[in-house]
Amino acid sequence: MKIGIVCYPTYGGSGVMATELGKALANKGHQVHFFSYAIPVRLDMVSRNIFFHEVSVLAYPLFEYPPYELALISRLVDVIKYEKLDVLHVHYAIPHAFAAYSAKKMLREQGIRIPVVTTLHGTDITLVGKDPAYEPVVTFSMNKSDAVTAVSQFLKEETHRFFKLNKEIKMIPNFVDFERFSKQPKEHFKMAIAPFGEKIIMHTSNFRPVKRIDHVIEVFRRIREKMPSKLLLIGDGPERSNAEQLCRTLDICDDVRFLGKIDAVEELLSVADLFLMPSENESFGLAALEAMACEVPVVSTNAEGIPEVNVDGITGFTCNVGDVEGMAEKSIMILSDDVLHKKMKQAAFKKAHEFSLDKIMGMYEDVYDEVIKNQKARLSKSA
Ligand code: GMT
Repeated sequence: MKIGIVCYPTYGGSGVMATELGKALANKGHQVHFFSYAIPVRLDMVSRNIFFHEVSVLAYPLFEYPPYELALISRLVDVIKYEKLDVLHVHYAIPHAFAAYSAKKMLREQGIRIPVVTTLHGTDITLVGKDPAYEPVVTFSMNKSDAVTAVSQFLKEETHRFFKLNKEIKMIPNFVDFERFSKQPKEHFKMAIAPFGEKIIMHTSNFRPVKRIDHVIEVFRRIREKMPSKLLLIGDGPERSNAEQLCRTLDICDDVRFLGKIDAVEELLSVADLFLMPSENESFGLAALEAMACEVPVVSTNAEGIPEVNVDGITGFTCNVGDVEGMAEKSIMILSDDVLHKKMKQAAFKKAHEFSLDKIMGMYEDVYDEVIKNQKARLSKSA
């Protein structure tokens, strides 16, 4: 099958997940065409089945906001037509679902048909999509998509609750590739980061306000008061400077490392003792799942879809958003009890297997088959 994938290239869950899906589909023999304004962060392999089409946006003094969607639509129309793609899968509704619809309409005028699958990831619904500035277009685009999927049960229900849809959303959870994410023997890393056997606490994100990096640091400060420990912060984003400032104010800089946008997250996760995710909004929590695959228990909030991944009392603990004391208390509980820690590591690993790539990729292939079949049926009916 020839599949087009539209995604954001940045260090964030929707781009990561779209790219990992595309790579897996290509490994299975499908031809995959990625569309984005830069090479997606995880597109780190060469394959005869993978193609990348950069969407370049022309700057012009008149444009305070260069029209990225128009450039994307033009690229889609061009490539879909000449590469004869079978299906177009867009990740993150804004603006990708509307761009896909527009490309589909333009192609139809030329006698070319392509079904569109839209995958909702989180803030495209929960924060941005609900805003009156975007809601009408988001609703319209979802209704015009041939299939809509959501990455968690929470997100599916929230979308149905808020938007007037003409179709049932299919829930296809995010996944983890165990070939990449598994505990690796990286003892030398542990020695370098925590030479005196300090506990290693980790957090990965795009450092947006919803991730509550301040709470990561506040929780860590409380852990550090009770036991020698180090905090590794991976990723970057708008809250980075505030986070650095907070570490200075709390005088904990010696034990906090800002490592930036590291690609080989799995290598660091392999030496971590605990993963923190104090997010305010999180439709799924892919970073927590990747930690769990590397046998790292998680202390998180119970926001939105997180409890579908991190099960309270089993794979770690969940607390209310903002409950820094509670998250610190639970973290200390895990880190100071070897038996509990081992039990939670094993449970986290086991739970992560519910989301293995092999299981989930087939669900997307089924959706592609279905929309292609439905399109053929509609065509033969109208012939
Ligand atoms: O919605 C976002 O903030 C962006 C998006 C991303 O690209 O990072 O994150 C969402 O999609 C991820 C992959 O499906 C989920 O794991 C994240 O939970 C979700 N983020 C939020 O809902 C805040």
